[in-house]
Amino acid sequence: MTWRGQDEDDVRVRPGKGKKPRSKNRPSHDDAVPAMVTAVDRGRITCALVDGSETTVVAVKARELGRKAAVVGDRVQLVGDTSGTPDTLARLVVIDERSSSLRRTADDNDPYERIIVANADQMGIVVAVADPPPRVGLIDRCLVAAYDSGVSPLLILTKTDLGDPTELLELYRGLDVAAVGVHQDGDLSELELLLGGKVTVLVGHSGVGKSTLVNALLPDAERATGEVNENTGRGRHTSTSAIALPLHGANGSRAAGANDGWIVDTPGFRSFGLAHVDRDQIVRTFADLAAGAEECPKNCSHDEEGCALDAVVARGDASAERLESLRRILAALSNDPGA
Ligand SMILES: Nc1nc2c(ncn2[C@@H]2O[C@H](COP(=O)(O)OP(=O)(O)OP(=O)(O)O)[C@@H](O)[C@H]2O)c(=O)[nH]1
Ligand SMILES: [Mg+2]
Ligand SMILES: [Zn+2]
Repeated sequence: MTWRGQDEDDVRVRPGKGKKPRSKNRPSHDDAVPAMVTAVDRGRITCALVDGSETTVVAVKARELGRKAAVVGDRVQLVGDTSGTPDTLARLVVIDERSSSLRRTADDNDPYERIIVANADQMGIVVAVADPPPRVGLIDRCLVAAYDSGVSPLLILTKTDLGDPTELLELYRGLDVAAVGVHQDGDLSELELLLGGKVTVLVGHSGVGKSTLVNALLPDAERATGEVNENTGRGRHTSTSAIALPLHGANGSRAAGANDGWIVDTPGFRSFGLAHVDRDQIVRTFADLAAGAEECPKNCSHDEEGCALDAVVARGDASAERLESLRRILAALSNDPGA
């Protein structure tokens, strides 16, 4: 199995256990309706039908799914009452295999991984140019998580009315990370183009303006926003759970039923633990350097004498800037997660 196809169950699997099907006679669900999970509130799973109607259906997990949890972004199958009429409940009977799962741990020593979102195509790393001040260490950690889970990173610099994003953008040039600067009353068309047709999850510290951005993109979203505390410079953790919202009309198309992608607003976090991340996997995502790493000494930190990556750069197969970026990303794995 490739790393991309893994989900939480693969990680927790115990040898000899859990591989056998739970029931020999699984009920067939020929009548099941496909949907996407847009919010999870304890046992209640809010889904949007993917039949073009986007009817909102609340479901509970069928017992046959055991401990497998549905998360926002999951593609699922529903049976029972899928009318979406208030006070009705459907049954969620299948969670489709995930194309990606974005995870984090509370800190680097925490074995408990939480999945932030499933099946995201893109991670919008939201960073305010000021208020709260940007923290490069956290951006690097988000990039690590994005590369590790196969989700493309997109740097979204907010509050550009309060400062100049140029310096910050300069830092990420070598990584080929798409980046865009926005502010709440500004033009969002460049960002809308980058979001079109994709599932984008917004991540970042509390108070950077994730929900404000969602409201600007989708005036009907009415996401609550909160002031940044003047004394501590921190946000107030206004959003408390992840929610996926359909991006209609991005790129100017408003065809009925057309889905132009999804945006997932998430609660701000204090730190981004990476206990689950495989260093070799990160190196593999740097395609221009990866082949050279095979000539490195065993257990090379890639930042020591004899590291073959320096030779790759000396040969001109990759730029010094790229190697510097990779080294910073790898270093982020051993730095303070709250940095
Ligand atoms: N000046 C300025 N302020 C902004 C901008 N975007 C957001 N803000 C302010 O920043 C504060 C925090 O915004 P939120 O959208 O609640 O931030 P969040 O990232 O959703 O925060 P959590 O939900 O706590 O994670 C609010 O007071 C917003 O009005 C912007 O472009 N410019
Ligand atoms: Mg919010
Ligand atoms: Zn090396």
